[in-house]
Parts: sequence; C-alpha cells; structure tokens
Amino acid sequence: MKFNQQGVALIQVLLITAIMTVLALYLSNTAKEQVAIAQLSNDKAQGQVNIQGAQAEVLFALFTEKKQLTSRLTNDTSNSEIKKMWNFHDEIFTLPSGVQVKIQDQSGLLNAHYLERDLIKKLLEYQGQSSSQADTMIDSLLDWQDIDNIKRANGAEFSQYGTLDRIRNGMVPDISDFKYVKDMTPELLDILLENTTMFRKGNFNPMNSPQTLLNALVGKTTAERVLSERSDKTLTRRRFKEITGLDENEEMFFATSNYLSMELINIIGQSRAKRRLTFDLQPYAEQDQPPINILSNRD
Ligand SMILES: [Ca+2]
Repeated sequence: MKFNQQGVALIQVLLITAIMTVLALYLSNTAKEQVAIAQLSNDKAQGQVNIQGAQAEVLFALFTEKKQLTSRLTNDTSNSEIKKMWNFHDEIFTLPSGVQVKIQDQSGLLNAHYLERDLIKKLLEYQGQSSSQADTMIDSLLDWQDIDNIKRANGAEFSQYGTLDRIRNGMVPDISDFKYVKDMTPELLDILLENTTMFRKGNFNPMNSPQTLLNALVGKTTAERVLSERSDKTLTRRRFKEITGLDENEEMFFATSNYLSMELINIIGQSRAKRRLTFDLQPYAEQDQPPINILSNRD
C-alpha cells in the first residue's frame, strides 16, 4: 500500500514538473517576443527622430547654400557638410546619423501635366515604341487630361474606352492615374512614373534627369559621360553643354530649381523608417509668405 502511495506521489511530482516546464518555456518565449516588439518599436521611433533631424539639416542647407555639386576639385569655401555630400539627381548620400537621403530636382523630369511632345516622344521611342505608336500614346495622354471630349488624330476620348464609365478629362492627381490611359502597359507606366512629375514649374533641366531620360535625349554613350562626371561631381553647366552639345533656350535651363523631392530612409535593426516629400522652396520669401510649401508628404 505504502509503495503504491509513493508511486502516485512520484507521478504527481513528475506531472507538476512537466506542466511547470511547459509554462516556463511559454513565458520565456512570450517575454522574448515582447522584448523583440519593444525593440522594434524603439528602433522605429529612433528612425523617425533621425529622419526628422536629417530633414531639418538638409532643408537648412538648401535654404542657405547654393544648390551646386561640390567635388574635391571644386573651389568651394562652404562649411556645410551636407553641401559636400548632396546632389539633385536622386543619388543616395548618407548623413553621419545613418539617414540615407535622395534629392530629385523636379526640373530634371518631364512635365506630366503639360507634356512636351518632342521630349516625351524621344523617351517613348527609346523604350522601343515606333514613331506612330509614340504619337498615339502622346495623343491619348493629352486627350486623357484635356477637359473636352474631342478626340485628337491619334488620341482616345471617352467613346474609345468602352469599358470605362468616364475618363479623367482633367489634370491627373497622381502619375499612377496614367495606368487607365488607352494602350498603357505596365512597362510604359513605370517609365512615366520614373521620368515625369506633376510638380515642375518652368524650364526643363536635363543636367538632373534620370539615366533613362538622358539615354533617350542624348544617346547612351553621351549619357554615360554625363553620368560619370555627375557622379564625380565635376559636372558643371559648361561641361554639360560641351559633352551633350545641348544649349539653353526658352525651354531648357541648366540650373537646379526650387521644386525638389526628397526621400529619407533610416534603417535600424529590423525597422525601416521612411519619408518622402516634395516641396517648393522660397529662400527669399516675404513676411507673409511661407519659406517652404510642401506639395506632397508621405511617411
Ligand atoms: Ca479629353
């Protein structure tokens, strides 16, 4: 009898031990998960703080320094560390805080609202479109945005769409709206997303254009020379004219504009904080004018 009781007690002890082990393992795992979540949220918050700081630093430099490239060869007396790093053609530079920054001059992109036929045609033809295909696409893009329903020679108004119950007949609120335009392909849409903007005012400045657009405008070999000097930060207005043979005129002006988009990314551990904003700078704003006008802001 005594032996049996001892046996039951042993089983009970073993059972309790097993339950406690499972419980301890569960609690330990939960605690690990909680710590990981807390760490992620902490990193994310730190990333946001870093991004806010970087944004303020870059904006300060933009307000106070000339928007030029600076190389070791350039005779520049500025003390701005940011000016020594920056560029206006969307190439990443990294601040000491670890924040990665890209700035794109909007004047380096084609105007999505007021399409420049000759420039956009070169871009479309560079993608392999024939001259007539490019004309059709441009007319369709123009018809999509003009307010009337009168079809251009190669264009498409409401009656050519069939399945759509209406067409934009106004300026697109976002470039992605072009995906509904007749005969648009995902590839062409990507090209338009990359090379056009709704935020350009005034002249086109190919010195700050993306590689694809430069290839289309001046040919791959010439574009490569521009890209190389631009990356080395030795590209000046004069050098750009010499390399490309392009000259300034009523439509083209080789200076960085005050319409810029800026992307800031900060990766800490597993977290990734990101902000993208487009703005118009007014360094000489009068009293009642804001010095910066945010045109779009996405976290
Ligand atoms: Ca129309």
